[in-house]
Order: sequence, then C-alpha cells, then structure tokens
Amino acid sequence: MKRRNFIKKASASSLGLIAASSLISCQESKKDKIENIIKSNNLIRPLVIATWKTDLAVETAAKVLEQGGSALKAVEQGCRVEEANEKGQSVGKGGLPDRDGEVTLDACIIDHKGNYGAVLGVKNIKHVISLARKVMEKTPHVMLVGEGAKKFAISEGFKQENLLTKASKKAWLKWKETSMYKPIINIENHDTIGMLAIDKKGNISGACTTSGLAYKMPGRVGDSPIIGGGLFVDNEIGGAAATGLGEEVLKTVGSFLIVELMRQGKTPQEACEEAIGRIVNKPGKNYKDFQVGYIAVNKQGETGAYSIHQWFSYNKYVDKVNTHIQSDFFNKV
Ligand code: SD4
Repeated sequence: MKRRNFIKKASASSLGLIAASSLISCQESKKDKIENIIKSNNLIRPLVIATWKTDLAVETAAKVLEQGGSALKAVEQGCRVEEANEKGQSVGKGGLPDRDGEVTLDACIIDHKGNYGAVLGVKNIKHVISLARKVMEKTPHVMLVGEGAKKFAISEGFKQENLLTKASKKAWLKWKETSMYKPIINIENHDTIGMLAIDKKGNISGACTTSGLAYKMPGRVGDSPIIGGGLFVDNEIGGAAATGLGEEVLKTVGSFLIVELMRQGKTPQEACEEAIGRIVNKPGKNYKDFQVGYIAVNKQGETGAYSIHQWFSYNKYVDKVNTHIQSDFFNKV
C-alpha cells in the first residue's frame, strides 16, 4: 500500500474508532440519564393525558396501566372507547363524513421503542387505532392507505360496518343544502383523540384517531395519522399530540417540534406554547378562523397544554385521579 493511502486509511480508521468510542460513551450516558430519571422518586407514573373531554377513554387507559399493562396497550384501549362512541362526531363510528357522505378514518400509534404504524382514509372499519397497531407490528411498513388498509383489516379479522350514523347523515344532508366548503374547524369542541401514557415501567407511548375534518374533500388527510404532526413520542424525552386544523399542525410539524423543544430543555407547557406561537406568528395571522390545541408530557411526567383559542380541554389521570382540565390559550383579546 502506498504510504499516502496507508496514512489516509489509518487516520480514517482511527477517526472511526474515536467516533465509535465517543458514540458508545454518548449512548451510555444517555442510557444512564434515562435510568436515573426512571429510578428517581420524582417520576410521575402511571399517567395518561388525552385531548378534549375524554373521561371514559382516559379511565380505560388508566385501568390498563394500574393493572401493570403497557403504555401501548393503554393508549390503544383508551382510543377504542372514543372510536366506539357513536355520539362523538370526530372519531370512529358516528364521525362526520366527507363531502360525498363517506366516513373515512385516520389513526396512528407509536410505542416506546419508536415504532410507528398508521392508517389513512379507511372506510367501514371502526377500530382504526387497532389497525394502525397491526400495521406497526405485522407489516414491514409504517402506513397503509384507503383500500389497501381496508384489505389488510379484513385479512386480520376486523369487522366491516357502516360508520355513518343517522345523526351524522342528517348533519351531512343539512350541510349539502349550502355545501359551504371552508375547512374551518369548530373552535369549542371536537373529539379527535390524541392520547399519551406513561406506564409503571416509565415507558411512554401515544395514539391518535380521528374522522378528520367534517365534509372534507374526498382523499383529504390531516395531521392525526402523520408521525410528528398529530403525534410524536420519543421515550427518552416525552410525547406530544395535536388536535384542531390538521393543515396548520402539519405545516409546523407540531408534535415533533414540541418533543424537540423539550429535548432542548423546555417544559411541556413552554414547548406547547412555542408550537402554538409558530402558527399564530406566521405572516397573515389568520389564526382567528381556526383552532389548534396541543398536549405534551415529558419523561418525568410533567404535562403541558396550550391552544390558540379558549375552550380546548384535556383529561389527565395522575395519582389515581382522572380530571378534566381547561387548557390555557393564546387569543385572550
Ligand atoms: C384533522 N386534526 O384531521 C384533525 C381534526 C381534529 O378535532 O383534530 N378534530 O385535521
């Protein structure tokens, strides 16, 4: 080997060694950090937090955790409650349809190892959160959309059913009289559910499920099933979930942003406030027309919530108590 090549190779391999050893020590210190947090008495667990007034869903998730179940199982079981609740018109059965009268559902789930599964635009399958989990656990993919997702659901034994309830059909027919299409989201209440949980082992998982915007264009997908948009979890740092006008959440990669801000040292509350700030401070400031709300939790079990307008709320289960809480908000004028 020519000397110059030898020197190049030797220095490259020693550089590699240095890089590898510093990576190992960096990984070790990260591991120590997490273990220290988990061992610390300050760690709050189990814990559940979910968007909107979702008492029963949170209670269901909490029961799973109190019995020693995983955060993943808890968020799946919790979200299923809202998917089965026909009165909720933004999730699962009873969700308001698209402009053609079709109910299409979106969902995603993330576990503490950073695995993710999602389904988008699914018709006739109620428990899309469980379908998203199947995508995560049984396929080499992370997302399945439309017909493909439905086909996979059927192959996994999911029941097909009509998701358009009488009440939602009536609301859609009324809407059709004017067919006013403006993707404005009701500011006071929704029930898209984004849920984050910490189990007794200190692991964090998250889930999000929705029927999306009422009377949306067929094929429209919002933030809820998109990793980093409607939901993000990094088990070392914490998690975040979003609700409201998905287009605005996606444009700012809201949930990922919140987790990254917490990584940089912000509290969950500060991180949620900054993520809302990124939306309301955009040129044009059209935020008066729509709502976005975030919830977040960090590894220690501290939580935060913030929205653009008043009336965003969330449920939180901690110390064996499940409470419905009004979120702080930006637009106080
Ligand atoms: C979406 N973020 O599809 C959802 C809608 C929502 O409460 O959260 N509604 O844009």
